[in-house]
Amino acid sequence: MVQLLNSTVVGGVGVDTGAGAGLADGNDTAAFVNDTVGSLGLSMGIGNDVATISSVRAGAGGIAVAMGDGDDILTVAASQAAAIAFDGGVGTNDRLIRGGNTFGATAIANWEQLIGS
Ligand SMILES: [Ca+2]
Ligand SMILES: [Ca+2]
Repeated sequence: MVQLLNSTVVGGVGVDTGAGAGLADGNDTAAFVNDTVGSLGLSMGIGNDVATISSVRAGAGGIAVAMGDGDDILTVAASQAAAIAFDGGVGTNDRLIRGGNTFGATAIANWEQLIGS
């Protein structure tokens, strides 16, 4: 479980819950709520992972999420970024739920279910 709540980070925030960080692959949960960051990069690795990004304001570096292998759920709400990339990765039931966001350049790939916009 990774959480970053009510935080301001001038630089970039990078989180890797997968093998890239030397961790065992598993079903991971990450939540970023009410944060202001220069950029946010999140990689969830293998497993059925769940990530939530809510009320996050990202600077010029934008937000990049790679959910990796497994059937994952990413929820993004009420957030702002100049650019975003949301990748569901491998899986047969990756779900992206969105609402109330303001994004510039948008890259959405590898989701079986898209809910909201
Ligand atoms: Ca994982
Ligand atoms: Ca996946």
